[in-house]
Amino acid sequence: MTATDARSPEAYAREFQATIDADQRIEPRDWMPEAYRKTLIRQIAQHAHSEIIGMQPEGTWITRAPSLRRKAILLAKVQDEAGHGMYLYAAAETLGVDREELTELLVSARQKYSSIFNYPALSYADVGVIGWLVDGAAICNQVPLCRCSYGPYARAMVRICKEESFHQRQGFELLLAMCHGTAAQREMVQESVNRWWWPSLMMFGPADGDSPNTQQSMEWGIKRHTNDELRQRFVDMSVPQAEALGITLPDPDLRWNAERGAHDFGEPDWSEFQAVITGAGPANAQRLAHRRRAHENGAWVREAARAYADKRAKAVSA
Ligand code: FAQ
Repeated sequence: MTATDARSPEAYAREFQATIDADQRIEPRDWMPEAYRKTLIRQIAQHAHSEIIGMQPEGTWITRAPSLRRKAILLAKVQDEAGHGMYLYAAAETLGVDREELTELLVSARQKYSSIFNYPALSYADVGVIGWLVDGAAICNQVPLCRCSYGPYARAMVRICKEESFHQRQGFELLLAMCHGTAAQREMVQESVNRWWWPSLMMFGPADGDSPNTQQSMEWGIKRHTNDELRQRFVDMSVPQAEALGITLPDPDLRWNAERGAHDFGEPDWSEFQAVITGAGPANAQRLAHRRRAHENGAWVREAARAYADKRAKAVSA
């Protein structure tokens, strides 16, 4: 909307709503309600922070990978997560915030990142389980985001989802190798699954009745499914995969419900979820301290990039 624009604010709001109703994309140049913009910044920034912080649990295993092949796979995966963070920060920047501002909000703990990355990766089986379950949950949650109403976010998600599929496959392949290995390796996988199963279910967010943002985000076409719908999809997808691996999922209430055509399953410990998202998870302090340190260590790179950009700008204007 410009000063010379003849259209009224109501006309812009109608145009926005018509675009949403027609299931078309809102682009950065389009008018959008302030609350829509804020919701997108919140979600995309949290998502970007998750990809960046998410490099840490698996990253600790790069130097201890059991073979050159495993190391090359893990390096590629962790680098992909950094790339996802970059696409997402770039998508957020189209909404009028800058990456420096968002990084500041992350390192000062004023913006969230996914609960799942506040758990430690304790064994090499965790690398496989993170790929299988965490990337698996990420795919379930993110494939619908490829149809998000905001163009730059939706387009970023297309590439991210392709890479997440590779991540999930590499995790499953590693677990399959371990499950066909020694009894000790199988035990290592089971122990890891026991630790990661519930936190993976929590990745989808609070139960629908306790999710303040879902309804509005669905009306705007940002979210396409509720948290519980996606959690159910993830459980249904994971059960046969666990059977193929020959491991059990640590939920005594998990069983097929023929009437619903879906699995019944137990309730995650929501008090643990609340503790983790408010900073009291097992690795919150460690994750943020590491990110802060990396940011400070990168100051000289940002300074050099700024000096180079200034020099080029001067050369162009001369
Ligand atoms: N962790 O009303 P809702 C990955 C917060 S990327 C922390 O339901 P919403 C790739 C929520 O922000 C994983 N906080 O919220 C990878 C809100 O707080 P706020 C990240 C959570 O936004 C793999 C409050 O609770 N993926 O894994 C969580 O409608 C392997 C109320 O919740 C994305 O970010 C949580 N789990 O729905 C990388 C996907 N859940 O902001 C490395 C995009 C909820 O009001 C290795 N995001 N909260 O203070 C989304 O789809 C949504 O934002 C949800 C939450 C579904 C996460």
